[in-house]
Amino acid sequence: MIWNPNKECMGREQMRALQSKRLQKLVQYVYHNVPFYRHKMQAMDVAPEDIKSIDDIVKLPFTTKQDLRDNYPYGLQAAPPSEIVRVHASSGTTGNPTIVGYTRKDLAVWSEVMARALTAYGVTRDDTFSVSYGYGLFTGGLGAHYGVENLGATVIPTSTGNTEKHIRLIRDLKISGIACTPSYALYLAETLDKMGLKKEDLGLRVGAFGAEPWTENMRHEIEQRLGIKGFNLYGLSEIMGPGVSYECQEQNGSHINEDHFYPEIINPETLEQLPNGEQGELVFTTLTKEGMPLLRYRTKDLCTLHDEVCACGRTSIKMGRIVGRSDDMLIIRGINVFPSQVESVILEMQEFEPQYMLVVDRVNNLDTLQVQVEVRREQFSDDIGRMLAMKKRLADRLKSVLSISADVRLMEPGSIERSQGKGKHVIDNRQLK
Ligand code: DLL
Repeated sequence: MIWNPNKECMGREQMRALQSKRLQKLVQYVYHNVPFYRHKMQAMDVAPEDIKSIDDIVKLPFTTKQDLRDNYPYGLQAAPPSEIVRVHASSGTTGNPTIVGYTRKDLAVWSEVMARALTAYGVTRDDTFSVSYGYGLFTGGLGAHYGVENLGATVIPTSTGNTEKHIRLIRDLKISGIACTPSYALYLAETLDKMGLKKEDLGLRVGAFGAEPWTENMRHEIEQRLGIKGFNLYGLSEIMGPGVSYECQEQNGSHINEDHFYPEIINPETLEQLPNGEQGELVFTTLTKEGMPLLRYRTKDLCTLHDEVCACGRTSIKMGRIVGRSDDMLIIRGINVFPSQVESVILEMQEFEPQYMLVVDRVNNLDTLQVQVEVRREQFSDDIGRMLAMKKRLADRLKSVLSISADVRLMEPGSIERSQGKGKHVIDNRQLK
């Protein structure tokens, strides 16, 4: 089944014409409504009239997360505040989060693209679907939620946490589909074992997995242990949230909703566009967004684009799996974490040296984060009460900045290995099998 064959199976030339038209309109819109883009384009000597087709996109400026931070909170918003009906946020590198406002039309587009994804996974109105991405500022929960409702299936907004209760709900409510991170799907499988239940006791048959990198081996394991077919779901808050691209039954690359999000692959060093098939950094232009439209947003995600015809009948371009990042962002339990956020917390507190290490691991399919930090010599003591209080202060502060708990290890001064060149602040022991 295909949710919107008009768009998902559009001829390539027709799609290019649509993208060209939408890009022209978008450039006019941001030029007149977002001073940031007007100034950037003026500095590059580009006028909206210079953009005549989608190929002219290379004349336009890039946008980065740093630009969003510098224009915090609403500087890049194009629609007037009265048109904004919802706001989400994602973590920034340090300090300010990235704020994204949506108009009513943006939300309609979002639930459209999510309905396309779910339909491609084989979800229908007869399914009962549990959304186990976090609800809140994170786009996963509400993004998937409205897609399920738009499709007409029954949504169970389980959100995250309380896994045993969730498993009982899956059994008792005959939940057939689930949206969650792939690592949470593995944790579900493990909890199922612990509860003495079998996959046959549940009627799960389909999963929408994303928000973090995963591999074919993880897919295989999840599919085996839960008795389902698992599909990739990709997206990012700045562009929309989940639903930017999605896998079909071929499970071989994710179709990009390119009538709304125009993809490019660039060389992250030279910023030049690369041909399809070559690996580089993924860049998106939001062709139809009203709230916070973005020109050439650098996702920092590394992957390839493929334009071979897909057996499913969809004609949209596909992206391969995310194979890495061109920055140092970590995704821990689905939450984006930048080492610089930890650094800024440590630097804020008098008790610590600016020497720290993040140790990331996966224990029982759940990501763990340990933060090792050196205590200043004059603060270091064998007064256990004092040290515990110091540890708790740091743990609380980290929790409020990162939105996840870290296991804090206070280290003796001088004990963290110094590096000769660029400071190394992350040890990632997770094996993405
Ligand atoms: O993670 C949106 C989302 C929610 C996508 C639920 C899918 C499902 P952010 O928090 O802004 O948004 O994080 C975006 O997460 O740039 C990628 O690095 C990573 N990411 C998202 N989906 C995938 C995926 C949401 N399927 C960042 N595979 C992106 C690999 C993914 N990485």
